[in-house]
Amino acid sequence: MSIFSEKLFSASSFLLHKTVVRVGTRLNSSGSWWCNVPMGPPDPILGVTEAFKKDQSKKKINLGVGAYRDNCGKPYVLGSVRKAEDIIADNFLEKEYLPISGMPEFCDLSSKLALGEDNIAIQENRHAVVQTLSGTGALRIGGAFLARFFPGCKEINLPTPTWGNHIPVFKDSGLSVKRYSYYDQKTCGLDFKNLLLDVSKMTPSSIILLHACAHNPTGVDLTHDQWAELSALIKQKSLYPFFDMAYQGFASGDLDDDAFAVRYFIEEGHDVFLAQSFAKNMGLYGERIGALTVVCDNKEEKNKVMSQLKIIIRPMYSSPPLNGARIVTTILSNEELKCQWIAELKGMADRIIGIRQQLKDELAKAGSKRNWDHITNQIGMFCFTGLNEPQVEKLTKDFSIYLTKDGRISMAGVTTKNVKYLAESVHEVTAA
Ligand code: PLA
Repeated sequence: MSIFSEKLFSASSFLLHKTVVRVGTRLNSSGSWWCNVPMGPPDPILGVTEAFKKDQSKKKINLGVGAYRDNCGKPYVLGSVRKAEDIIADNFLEKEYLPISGMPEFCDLSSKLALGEDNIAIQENRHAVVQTLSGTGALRIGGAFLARFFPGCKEINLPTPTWGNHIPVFKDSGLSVKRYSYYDQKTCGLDFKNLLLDVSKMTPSSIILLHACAHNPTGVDLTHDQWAELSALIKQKSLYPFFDMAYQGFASGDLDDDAFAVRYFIEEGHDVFLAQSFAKNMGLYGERIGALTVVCDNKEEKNKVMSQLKIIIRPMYSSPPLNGARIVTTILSNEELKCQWIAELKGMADRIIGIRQQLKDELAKAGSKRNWDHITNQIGMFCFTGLNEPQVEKLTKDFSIYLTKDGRISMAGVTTKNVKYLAESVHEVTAA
């Protein structure tokens, strides 16, 4: 055999060999292994970013996912976070596993941030805290714990509307999902009357999910008096409150004001669940850092709850990642950095509050005769514009403005540079 034919032979036997292996490993009796997997739809929120990235228009704006942007439309890394990272680079050298429940200092500092240092449950040391994969992880671990141990009806009541991912998170956790009224489309505000009515009809001893502040997607929150009325009704019905606090500090710019509802409920004697996230208020989106706090009746109960949370976490992902916990811990344990962070957080909240007013003003300048008061009445990351699905589609197709189908826009994506274009485009699609 010439060298040439030898090469040809070995190449073809290689191909032959490859083919045999592919057939042997790829096919079962009915075809390929995965031929029956149905194509799933894109995620209603994160899918918007995927579509945005493909758009070539220079004017395109992404108002889908709630991720803060500076006034140039750029992702923003907080100065306090950068400084914490420098400190970490200088000080922390090892990369050992964290405990199953996460970094103890982080857990301690985050529950104090949410509940307040002088919180009765913290003082009595009856709160179980675990570090989680951001807010979503806290909801998911919380859901799994409730599905295993909640002594009442394993039914969770979610507001209508709510953050889209709440529904699959709790269904996947093994809870059944029910809904309660929250938003009045006519007033673009809270439908408190029907909210109370629905709560009064809930299965006794079931679970109610509450957005602690900056309700997503509506940006409509309860007043202090309304929280008090709701707390009394929840007690009367023996419902179990699960707070989702993904935006502490982002609604008002004040960490304590935004934590009012959670703290009030604990003072009133509710043993709450709390999911916390540092994605938005520290801009640590991709670090996936959050916490789940379970307020218990006493220390013994806390230890038992803690043991079971660890039993849920260990087979799921063993233990949480280090970096985000180190950043948060460094900031919250250093007075100077903490002050800087609080100022930066207020800066983000204020930019959003300011740009709401500008959007409303620009809509009026563009000639819109509609009432846009809800843009400035709503708070937090989002504005629930009231745009319907065809209007949203037109905004995307004709103007390259990307938002979720329900008409929610992330105010964090609006800047002084794009607000006029946004207002004119919104006016165009709503004028008819
Ligand atoms: N809870 C609520 C109410 C949220 O809005 C979000 C994030 C989370 C929990 C979870 O956040 P985390 O896991 O990143 O901490 N909602 C975003 C992002 C900002 C998303 O959909 O994932 C949103 O655009 O609605």
